[in-house]
Parts: sequence; structure tokens; C-alpha cells
Amino acid sequence: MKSLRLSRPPPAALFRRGALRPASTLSASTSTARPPPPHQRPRPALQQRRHASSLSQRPDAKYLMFPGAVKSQFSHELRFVQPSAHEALPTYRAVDQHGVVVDPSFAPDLSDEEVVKLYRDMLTVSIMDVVMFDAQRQGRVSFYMVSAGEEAVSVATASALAPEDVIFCQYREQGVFKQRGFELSDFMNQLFANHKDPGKGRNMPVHYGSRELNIHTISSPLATQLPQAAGAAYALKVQRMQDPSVPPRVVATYFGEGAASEGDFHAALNMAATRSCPVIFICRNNGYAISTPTLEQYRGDGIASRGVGYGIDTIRVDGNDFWAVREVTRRAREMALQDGGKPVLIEAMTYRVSHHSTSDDSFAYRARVEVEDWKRRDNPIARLRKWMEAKGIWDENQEREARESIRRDVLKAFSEAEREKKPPIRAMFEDVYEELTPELQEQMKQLRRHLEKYPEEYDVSPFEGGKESLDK
Ligand SMILES: Cc1ncc(C[n+]2csc(CCOP(=O)(O)OP(=O)(O)O)c2C)c(N)n1
Ligand SMILES: [Mg+2]
Repeated sequence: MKSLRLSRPPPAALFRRGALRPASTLSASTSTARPPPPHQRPRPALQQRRHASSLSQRPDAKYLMFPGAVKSQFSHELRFVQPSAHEALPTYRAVDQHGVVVDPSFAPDLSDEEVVKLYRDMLTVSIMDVVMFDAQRQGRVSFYMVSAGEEAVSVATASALAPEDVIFCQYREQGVFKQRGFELSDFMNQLFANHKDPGKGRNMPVHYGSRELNIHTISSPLATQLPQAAGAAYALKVQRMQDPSVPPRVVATYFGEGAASEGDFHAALNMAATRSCPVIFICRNNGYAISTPTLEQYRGDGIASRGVGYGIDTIRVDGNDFWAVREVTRRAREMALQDGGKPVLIEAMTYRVSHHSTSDDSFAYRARVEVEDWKRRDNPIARLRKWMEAKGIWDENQEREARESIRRDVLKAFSEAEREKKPPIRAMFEDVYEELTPELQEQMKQLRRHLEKYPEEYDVSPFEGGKESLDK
């Protein structure tokens, strides 16, 4: 068995044997005499030094000083820790579901116009969701995912970040894109996979991305965005270490409580904690991972307790409370930039009001009454609206006008994007290699012959350049 050396040898002992001379003596002696055989050679001074990670245990200490259990008190009581004996971590709220302020220290840090802008962002997402869900049912787009009930998590968190901060989303955060300035036409071009989509129609709908807005493109495999975010945050940290004049930035990454069961989640948290990366992990805990309810997903105290387990500053927040979500994200950003950088975890408690996606019927696994109860009891848009109405900055008329004009804008962007041509068929062979490989060229010719042979089966007219794009 390997033995752990916990105590530091007295400094004098280090120099008693010839092998442990100070570095200056070593360099003087090596210049003239023949070097001794390897096993007798002095070990470099560096190896004699203790590493910053090592800890020493005093003989009669009351605390254990093992690496990995720093300052754990010795106990003669044989007692297992029972999670059920611990209170659940609290959920921070600034405003309750009636729009009433409950945190006496809370003071809005936005102008009335700014609040209204963010409220309109939430409304826009919710109206676009309804239109696109119906459009999928009509067969006009292949797939869609709504974020009904979760609009505050994305809009309020994004509003507390700087535009330069780098974002990695899961897929249900269209509010992040909207808040950052993604236009309705940008959403629609991606959803319709037309030639204006920067991804050239190669991704499934809702896999948005924007280089200009510093949002990485969404990818389907769950939780892959998390280690990527930790790595990106590490890169930002190193960049600033090399050039302190670079403005400080954080990375924010979003994920569902279901995605937190992936190994990548754990790898990301541990990497971010040990490397002190300025990354904010934002969990949308909406009660379901497709058909798996949280009660079957995990047994611990949600996702927040895992942040604590990894040594990460963590908070749980009412995800339907716009102001609470904004406030915790604002603080999290400050903390993430302290002391050269560190990770922070936010668990936002909310509820997935709609089906997982257009491919899902959630009433196969949950009761309608459960959803109806949630809708009646709480909704982030209704809650902020109540707060705005109580403040006298919003009323019934403004609400009606806002809804009508947003719906008009959504439908306009919808029909414009639907009319646009699709990217050239050739585009599906491009952009992996700088030049098409001989194999790809051959495949392209095969496709060309196939389309020629079965003209009745393939309508290529929506694609820019038709089948001729394959000839170039
Ligand atoms: C690695 C991987 N496994 C499974 C899936 C299929 N899948 C897509 S979404 C999803 C549920 C994710 O739930 P959650 O993270 O809670 O997010 P929510 O949909 O509730 O927003 C699953 C299992 C996937 N995309 N990737
Ligand atoms: Mg979920």
C-alpha cells in the first residue's frame, strides 16, 4: 500500500545528506567533477520542495487534515449523514406570485422603459412559441420546442449579463437570444432552414447560434455545452492573465435538471471548480426531462446541492420571479469575476407548462389538472405584469396593443422566411473540408444522377440553383 506523507521533515534534515544540498552548491559541484551514476545523483531542489497541495497533520489535532477532507473534526460518534435530516436549500424570491415585493432590500435597478423592453421580450417568445407550435402541427416546419412558463429564466438571466459574455444554451432558451438582439427573422430563417440561415439548413429547427451575439450554436446531445462552457471560461481567464487590459468576461451556460444527470455535467462542474473558471451554470429545473419527472431523475436536494458538493457558490431561485432571477444573475456575475475568477451555480425552479417538443404528448405521462393548476397558480409573464401594473407603468390597453403588434411582427417574419429559397443542395457537401474530397465529389455526382432519374419523387425547385448546384 502507498503511504501518504503528511508531515514536513525539519528543514535541517533536508540538507544533511549530500543529495539535498541547496541549488547553489549543486551547480558549483557539477561543473568540474565527473557526474555520479544516476542513482547517486542529487535530486533537483524542486523535488524536495513540498507542493502547495500537501497538508500537514499535527500529532494531537482535533481535525483531520487529509487532502480532500480539510479541517474535518474527529468524532467518536458513528453516524451516517442522512440527507433527509437536512433542510432543503432555500429558494430566493424578490416578488411573490401576486407581483408583491417580498424582499425588503429589493430595489429595481432598471428604468421603466428597460423593464417594459424585457417584458416585451418575454411576451415575444411566448407568442412566437404559440405560432410556431401551430405551424408545426400544420406541417409547415418539421419540429419546434416552446419555453412556456420558463420565459423569465432566460430573459432575466441574459439581461444581467454583459453583451460580451459568452453563452452556451441547451435548447429551451429562446429568451436569451431575444434579449441579446436576435431578430424574429433570425429565428424564422433558422426554423425554415432557408438560405439566410447561417447554418445553411443543416441543423434541426431551434438550433440557433449567433457569432455576433456571442452565443454558441445549440447542439442536441445533452450537457455537451457544459464542459465546453467551463473550457471557454478557462480560456477567458488565461487570456486575461496574459493581457490584463482585456475587459473581464464570464461564460454563462444553461441546462435542464435532466441534463444534469449526464457525466458531462459533473466533469464541467469539477473542472470549473478546480481551475477557478469564471462560468455561471444556470439550471432550469422545470420538473421534467421529457417524460421523466424530477422525482425519478434524482434523490438529492435538486441540482443546487451538487454545486455545493463541488465547492461552488450556489443559489436556488424562484425561476418564475423575473426580478429574483435577474438579481441573482447580476450577483453571480460579480462573484464569477472575483479573485481572478470562479464558477457559480444558479438553480432556477420553474415548470415546463407545455409538451417537451412537438414530438411529445405530455398528457401520456402527466395529468392535465397538474398543468392547469400550475398555469393558474403561477406564470413569470403574469407575475411581472402584475408588478408593472402595481407600479403604474402598464395597463390592459398596453397589454392588448403589445400582444397584437408582436403577433403581427411574428407572422410577418414567418411568411417572409417561409417564402425564401432553401440553401443550394450542394451546401450539404461543403464546409467540412476546405475543398471537396474525391469521395464527396463522387457522392455529389451520384446524388445528381439520382435526382435526374426520379424527378417525380424530388421537388428541388425550393433549393437555390436547383439540382444544377451539384454540377459546379
Ligand atoms: C446525450 C443525450 N441523451 C438523450 C437525449 C434525448 N433528450 C433530449 S431532451 C431530453 C430531456 C432533457 O431534459 P432537461 O435537461 O430537464 O431539459 P428540458 O427539456 O426539461 O428543458 C432528452 C432525454 C439527448 N438529446 N442527448
Ligand atoms: Mg427539465
